[in-house]
Amino acid sequence: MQRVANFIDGQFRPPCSGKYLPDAEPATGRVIAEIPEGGPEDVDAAVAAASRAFPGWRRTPAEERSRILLRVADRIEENFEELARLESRDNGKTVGLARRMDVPRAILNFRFFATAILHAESRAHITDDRALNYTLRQPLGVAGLISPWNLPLYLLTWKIAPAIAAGNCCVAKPSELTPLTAARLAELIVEAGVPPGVVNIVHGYGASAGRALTAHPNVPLLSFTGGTKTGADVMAHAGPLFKKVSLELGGKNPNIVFADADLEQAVATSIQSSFANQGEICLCGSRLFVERTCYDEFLDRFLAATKRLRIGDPQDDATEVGALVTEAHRRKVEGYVALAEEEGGEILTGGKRPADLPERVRDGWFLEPTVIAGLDCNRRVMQEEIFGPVVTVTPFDSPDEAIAYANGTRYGLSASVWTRDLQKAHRVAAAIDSGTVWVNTWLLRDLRVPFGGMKESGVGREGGFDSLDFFTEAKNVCVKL
Ligand code: TXE
Repeated sequence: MQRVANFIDGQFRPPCSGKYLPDAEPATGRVIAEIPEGGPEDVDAAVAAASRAFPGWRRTPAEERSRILLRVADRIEENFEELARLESRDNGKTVGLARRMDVPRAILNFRFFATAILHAESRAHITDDRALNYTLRQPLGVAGLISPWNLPLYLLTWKIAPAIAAGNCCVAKPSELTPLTAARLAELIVEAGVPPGVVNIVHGYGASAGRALTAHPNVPLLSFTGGTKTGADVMAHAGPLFKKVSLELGGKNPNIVFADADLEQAVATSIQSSFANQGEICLCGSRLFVERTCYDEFLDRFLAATKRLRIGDPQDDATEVGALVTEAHRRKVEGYVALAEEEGGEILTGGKRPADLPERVRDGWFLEPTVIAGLDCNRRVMQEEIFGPVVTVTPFDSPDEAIAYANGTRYGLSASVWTRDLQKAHRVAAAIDSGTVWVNTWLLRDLRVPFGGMKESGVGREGGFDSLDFFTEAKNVCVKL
C-alpha cells in the first residue's frame, strides 16, 4: 500500500507524530494509501522552511520564476493520464471528468500565473507638480493554502501557482480525504526544479494541521476553500492575528430557466450543473427554477436525461456519475433526501443507492442522481448546501419572483440564467446577489475574471490580477518632486 509523506524543505518526511491516516477509494470503500497525520510540529517545520526560502525566492527575477512554474505545468502535462486516474481513484469522480476538467485546469493554473507575472503593471499617481506616487506590489512571506476534497489538484494548484508566482513561499494543507494528487505534485515540483522550501505540503486533519496553519504567527496570508462553517473557524483564528484572508466557501446556487430559453441547451447544461462531479462542486446549480409556462416540458426532458446518466466504475471511460467522497458524506446526502420527503417534497427520480453496479465497485459510496419537486423555498433542503447529486425544481411566474427565490438564501456564490432576451438577462444578472452569474452557460471559466462569493459564500476575490493582488501587499512610495 502507498505510504504518503509530508513534503518539507524539498524533502519527503514522515510526520512528527509517527501516525498515519487511512485513505480510501470511494468507488470500492477499500483503503488504498496511508497519509501522515501531520500536526503543529510538522506545520512549524514547514513554515520555518518556507521562511528560509522566502528571501531567495522573492529576489528570483520574475522571468526565472515564470520558467520554473512553466516547467511544473509541463511535468503535470507529461503525467496527464496518471494524474487523471489517480484523482478519479482518490475522489470517486469519473476519469472522464478528471481528464476534461481537473488535470487540464491544474496545468493551466501554472501556465496562467507563470505568464501573468510577466504582464503585471504598477500604478503611479502624479500629485500635480508636487509628488510622484508609485505602488509597489510585494510578496508577504509564507502563504497558508488550505484546499478541499472535491477538486483536489485543481484547487490546490489554483492557490500554489499564484502564491509562488507572486514571490511568496507556501505551506499547503490538502484535504485529508484526497491527498494523492497533492503527493504526486510534490514529486513533480522537485523534478521541475522548484527550490526547496518554496512549496511545502503538510497532510493531516483540518482540526490539527489546518488549524495550526491558520493560527500560525508566521503565516501572514491564508487562502482557504471549503465549507462555510470551517471558513468561520479559519476567520476566528486568523482574525486576531490580522492575517490577509481569502475564503471560497459553499453555495446553494440558483439555475433559472425562462420559457424563452433554448431548452435543449438549458436541459443539457443543467444536467451538468446539477450532477457533474456527483454534485460535489461549490458552483453546482442545486436549485433549479423554471418559468411555469415551460415547467412541464423542461421537467420531462430533464428527468429523461437524468435517468439516462450512467452510474458506475469511475475508472471506466463511459461512466458519467461516480461515487461520493466518503460513506459519511453519502449518509449526509441521503439524510437530505429523507428530509425532503418530511418537508413535503416529492422525489421525482433517484434518491436511492444504485443496484447492478459492476463487481469491482459494488461496495462503493454511490447515490443515484436525484430530482426533488414541491418544496417551499424556505425549507432546509432548499436552504442548506447538500453537496451531492441532488437538485430541487421549483416553478416561478415572473423575473422578480425568480430573483427573490435566487437571493433567498444565506449563500451567494454563483447563478445561471437561461433566456434569449438580452435585456432580461442583464437585468436579472445585475439583481442576483452572487459573485458570478452565467448567462446561457455554466462553469465557463476565464482565469482572468474575479472569482469569489458574496454573503456566506466567501470573502475576497481570486483570479487573474485579483489573485496576484491577494498574494501581494500594496505599498505606496511617495516621492516629493
Ligand atoms: O470541508 P472542510 P468538509 C462543503 C460541503 C461539504 C462541507 C464539509 O457542503 O459537505 O463543506 O466538507 C480543512 N482549520 N464544502 O468537511 O472541513 C480540511 O482538512 C483549518 C464546500 O470536507 O471545510 C480541508 O483541507 N482547516 C467546498 C479543508 O479545510 C480546516 C468544498 C476543507 O474541509 C479545519 C468542500 C480547521 N478547523 C466542502 N477544518 C467548496 N465550496 O468548494 C477542516 N479544515
